[in-house]
Amino acid sequence: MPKNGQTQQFNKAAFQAAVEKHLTTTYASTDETATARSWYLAMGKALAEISTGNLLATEKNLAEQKARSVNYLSLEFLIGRLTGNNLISMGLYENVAEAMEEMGQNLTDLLEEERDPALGNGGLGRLAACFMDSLAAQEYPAVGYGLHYEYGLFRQSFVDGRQVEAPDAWRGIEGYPWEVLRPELSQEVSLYGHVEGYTDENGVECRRWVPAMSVEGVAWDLPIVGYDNKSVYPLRLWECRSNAPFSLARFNDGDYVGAQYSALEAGNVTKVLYPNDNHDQGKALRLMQQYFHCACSVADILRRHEAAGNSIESLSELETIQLNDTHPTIAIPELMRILMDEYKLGWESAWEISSKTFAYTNHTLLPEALETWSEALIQQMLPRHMEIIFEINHRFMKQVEQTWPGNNEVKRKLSIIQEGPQRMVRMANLCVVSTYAVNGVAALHSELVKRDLFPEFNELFPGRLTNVTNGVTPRRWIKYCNPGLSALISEKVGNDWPANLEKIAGLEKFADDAAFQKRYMAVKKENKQRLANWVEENMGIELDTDAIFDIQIKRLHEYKRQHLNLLNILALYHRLLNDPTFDMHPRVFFFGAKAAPGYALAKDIIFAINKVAEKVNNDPRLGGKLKVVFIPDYRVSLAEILFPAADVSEQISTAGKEASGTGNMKFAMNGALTIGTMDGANVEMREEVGDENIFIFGLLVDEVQKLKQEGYDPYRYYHADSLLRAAMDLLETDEFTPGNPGQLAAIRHNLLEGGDPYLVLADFADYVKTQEKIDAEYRDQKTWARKAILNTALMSKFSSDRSIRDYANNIWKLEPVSL
Ligand code: T68
Repeated sequence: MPKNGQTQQFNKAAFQAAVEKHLTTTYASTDETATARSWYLAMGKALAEISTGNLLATEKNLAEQKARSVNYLSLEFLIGRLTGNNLISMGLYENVAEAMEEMGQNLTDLLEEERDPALGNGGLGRLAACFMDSLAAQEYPAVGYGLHYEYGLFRQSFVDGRQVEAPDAWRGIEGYPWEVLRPELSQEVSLYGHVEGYTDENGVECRRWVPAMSVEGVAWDLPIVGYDNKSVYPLRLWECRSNAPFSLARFNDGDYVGAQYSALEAGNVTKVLYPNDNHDQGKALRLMQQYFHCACSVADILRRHEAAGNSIESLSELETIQLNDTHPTIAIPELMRILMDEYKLGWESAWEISSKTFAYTNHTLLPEALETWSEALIQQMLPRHMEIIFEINHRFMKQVEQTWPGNNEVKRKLSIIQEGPQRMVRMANLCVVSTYAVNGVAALHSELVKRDLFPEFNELFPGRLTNVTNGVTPRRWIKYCNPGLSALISEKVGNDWPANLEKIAGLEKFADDAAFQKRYMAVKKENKQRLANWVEENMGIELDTDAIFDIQIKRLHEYKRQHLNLLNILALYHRLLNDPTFDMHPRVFFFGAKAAPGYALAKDIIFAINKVAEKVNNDPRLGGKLKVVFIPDYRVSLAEILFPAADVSEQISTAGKEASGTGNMKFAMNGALTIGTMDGANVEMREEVGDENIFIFGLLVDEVQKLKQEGYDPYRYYHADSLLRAAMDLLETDEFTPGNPGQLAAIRHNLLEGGDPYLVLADFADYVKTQEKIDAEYRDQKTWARKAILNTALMSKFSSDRSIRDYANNIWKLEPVSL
């Protein structure tokens, strides 16, 4: 592999001239009037010129070589800031820092001017971003297809402790310097209308869609720069332009067009990212986003395939399409429609191609997150697709009948169409039937997909259901965000670990080396100070970096159990004030989490944590032992400060509910010890680091299921445990909301009368005990350092490079192609 491929092309004087040119001609600034923001924009544009050239070269090379490629379809790519990361991948960080210094600019300051492109909700979107990074780093031919939302995930602030949402105009008024418009790739996307039969020139009976309106899809490419190589792959984001979004000629087609048109007009299709994670909302505009994304992406894949001179019959040999969850499922009937109605293939030939092209990743078992769409809605918006879905189901039901003759129970369960007062299309079932591979995202999760979610499908399609354990990119999540640790690692194992994370295992032999322990802990301390400074500057809270930094950062969701963490905090508060024999090492509990705007209990939990924080942080009786910090507007750029600063990582979901988790991996790589349940990838992390180096607690999946079957009674735990009772009862008082008792009572109510659906009370005692163990172990800094080092050393499995190799070898059958 050519080393530092892009460094060789760097010419400092030319680069500085390009920055100057953009400063004056693109952003109309002079050296005198330029702000830090205009310097950042000009620098970004100058860098994008380099990456765009390499993007076009990569595209050309792959077309010429007729390389097999993966098309990663995702409604979300939570890429985070690109400038610093791309500089590292290009090998230009030092060069550009020097070039900018000569122009009187500090690179670190300029990088802070970039807004986070927050084009995703959480884990699923961030995974897609890590995967693109790993595809490029290993030169597996790939295109990422997503949506160019005008507004990303909402910005969060707190007003009197309550979450307030504001729109996120991530591109600013100037536009984002890294994106390039590709007008030549525009697509027209049809909607509504009806289906008609006709006889073609050969006398064959055919079907065709007569749409009622169309919108335009415009492509923006963001460069995914390969680490230490020359390849640059596109992340292609479609923007909907619907200035005149309907055909006048067909306007009289039916009144329903008029009815739907207002929805479109009110919110242009790609206006805003839906802010729900792990929850299906079923809004028509969301279905329109999904179809718009799929129609543009499938058309672009076919365009590339044909432009390279390939026949449609060879599609599945050269292209594979990975569906990131069911959100892009409508791509399946879309490809079938094009193959049959436009390429005139028969059903069998079309199915042969389509079912060998698509693969699907499942990210959740939560019933409320499994997507269904009303048949009536699909019928109205995409009538030809509905017809095709019926035909897929019809043929599938015949297959089920052969395997389980006369068994209507099993048919009802497996059918793509769910019967009921409103018939619904089950997108996950459609995916399992229509793809060649279905994977879960961690070993435990994939087993549960087979055992609990799709047992009959597993019988019907042996081998189709499989696992690819998630991973995260070590470039962003170690090298870029933790320069101190990176330098230390490089010194011990050489500097090629970011592309070969197996190398960090070389740290294992230094785990007992006192001098190394000291330096490792000194880096941790610096990172804690960096976070403490941020908190002081932005929130006015002073923190002691000798305290244990205990961090839970992830979307707010009952199954993730931020309220279990809160109950432990309340128990500590109670004991500090009431138990003279109780002592604890000072600890700061950090939270970062957005709640979906319509999720009332999640918002109540945020409010409660904020109110507890207000009290605790200012209560002199606690002697500074307990602090609570809720970081507002948690996002990728803050994650980059939080992960390196953690001593303790909170991964405390109810067993069986967190498909994988990926934050758990980022924490451990950066030397935090995990307190976690036997859930998601925690299970595999424990396998890697050993039971002594992770704090596991709580019920196992089978114990959770058994307890629920037997009839779980939260009151049993409440009555039996006086500490739990004390913590719970604090929620009813006005201890944290002076003069307003009961403001936090919704949580208590949900846990008692509400039946505690995520077994918070059942796991409380073991959680508290395990937190005490952490407290004791932290006091022995040498042992702690040893464990932290081993966590860094033993995390190589969780590089997304390994995940991508698993996909490439076991599912996609892809080979790297170097430029
Ligand atoms: C997450 N899912 C899983 N969903 O919860 C997490 N959902 O365990 C896993 O590690 C991660 O995916 C990556 O596999 C999500 O993040 C969403 O964000 C989402 C968005 C829209 C609709 C439904």
